[in-house]
Amino acid sequence: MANPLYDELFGKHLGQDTVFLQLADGQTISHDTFLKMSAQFANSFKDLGINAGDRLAVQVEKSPQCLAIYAACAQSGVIFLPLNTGYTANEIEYFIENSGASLVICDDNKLTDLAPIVESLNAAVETLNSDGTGSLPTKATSAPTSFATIDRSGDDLAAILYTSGTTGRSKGAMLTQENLLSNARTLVKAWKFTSDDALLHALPIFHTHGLFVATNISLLAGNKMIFLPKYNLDDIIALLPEATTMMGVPTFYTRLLSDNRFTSELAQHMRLFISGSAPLLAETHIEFEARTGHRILERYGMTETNMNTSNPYDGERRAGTVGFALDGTDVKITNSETGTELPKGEIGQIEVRGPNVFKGYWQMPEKTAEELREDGFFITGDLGKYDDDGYLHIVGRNKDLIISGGYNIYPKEIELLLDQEENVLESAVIGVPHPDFGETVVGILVPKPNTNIDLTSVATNVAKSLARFKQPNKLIIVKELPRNTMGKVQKNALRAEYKDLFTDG
Ligand code: MCA
Ligand code: AMP
Repeated sequence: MANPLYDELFGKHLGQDTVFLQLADGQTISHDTFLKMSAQFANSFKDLGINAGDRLAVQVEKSPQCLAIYAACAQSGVIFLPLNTGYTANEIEYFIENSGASLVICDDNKLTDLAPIVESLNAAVETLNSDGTGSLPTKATSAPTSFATIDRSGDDLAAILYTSGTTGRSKGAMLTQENLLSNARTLVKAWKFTSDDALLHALPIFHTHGLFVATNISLLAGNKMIFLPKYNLDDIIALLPEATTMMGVPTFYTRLLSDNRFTSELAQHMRLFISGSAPLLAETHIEFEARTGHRILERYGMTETNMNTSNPYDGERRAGTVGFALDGTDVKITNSETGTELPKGEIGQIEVRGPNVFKGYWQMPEKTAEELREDGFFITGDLGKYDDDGYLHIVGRNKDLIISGGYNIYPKEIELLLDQEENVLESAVIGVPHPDFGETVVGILVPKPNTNIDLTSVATNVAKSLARFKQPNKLIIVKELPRNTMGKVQKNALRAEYKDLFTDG
């Protein structure tokens, strides 16, 4: 019997004293030390009555211990459910309830807010702080450093990642062991990772990009990660000389370009810069090449699918495109109404099929059926076209989504809150261009007849329920919203009107 995810990514490193994590202060953690720590966590889960198939929700700062919890889940067959550290208790409640998580791990400073919610949902709570202290590590210290790996098959769930919906609440994307492994195998090959690499890792580890793409590749290839708590320009510039590769959202690269210390000499030795999660502007791609001589390799993925396409490692990395379908993955462009495949050059919805595509949304068979076809193609909600040379261009979205600094924000969630505010008749939330985050959130409000809206109070109230990154960067009052003849709000018109709010035009 076996456990493919644990065996292939983690277990094979048992007993190896090679460096897995290099921390910001220079301290290193070997593969073996990391695996002993994760085995201790796995033993603690067992003591807490958390077993294979149970869901374990984690909302903690990035740390080696947090990553070891992911490894412990793989080894014990527990389903890992990471949550953005920015979410408020209000937002977390839904995830715990919907997933039926048995254990929630949070920072000590969130315990007062979360404990009553967790208890009311009959789950247990433990803490883990960014410095590695907390009730869980305290329990784990006295646990054995080995754990008998639980048998799992490739079809068993490894993780559930919540991704927001355009209409209703967030949906839990069910990712199997094989979804994660197949993608890691493909990417190691496509991007030529080897144990000689050192990946500069400044992404959060509660999303696909930092958790699966970066970490799973590194575990499979056996390379070290320079593991930073967050993206800090000074740290990146100081540590680039020790790295061979870097992965980031476009903001990582625009911030680097805004700093004169980022020179061609600093980047010269690097093997590869990879960008994803949001569109990399062609001008950033071009400016980056002019400054460093490197062409950023842009790729395209989703929470539900891991990575789908990539520009080539060898061959032309074309600015403004996301390259070709990855090995084993089919990517087609279809007519949104009929679902029929469109010829090269025509714009349509992007559909994806392959071993990387998720199993469906947790306990939402109807939502799953709407987006995942019986023949295995997943309707991404992105709009794209193939050019004459077969490069995929993402030209827009069929879904009402804002991507700010790589974080996805669904306007509907914010509109529902704004509509409840005093004197608000209705609202529309849009994304407008932002020099640092790519896009940022703007809320447009219509007052009820003969009333005034107090914008300060609206902002304060919204802040209580919404993570900081989702809160509107600007609130604007208008007399009415533009509508088409069918009565539908014309967000395109609003986006055009407010496009220069945060840029020079
Ligand atoms: C922080 N803030 C943000 C964001 N991040 N606001 C909007 N959008 C954001 N992304 C808030 C902070 O709370 C703060 O608020 C203020 O903005 C400025 O913070 P700052 O220190 O400048 O921000 P930061 O901490 O440097 O963070 C920016 C960041 C970070 C480095 C771009 O957001 C980040 O690491 N993003 C990566 C997200 C990611 O990994 N996405 C992958 C999703 P205040 O001033 O009020 O305190 S996976 C995915 O999309 C798919 C699968 C894929 O293809 O990869
Ligand atoms: P998420 O739901 O966080 O997995 O985000 C997935 C979405 O991010 C995709 O559906 C795209 O809209 C967007 N995305 C990811 N990579 C890229 C990219 N390279 N260019 C444009 N959009 C991207």
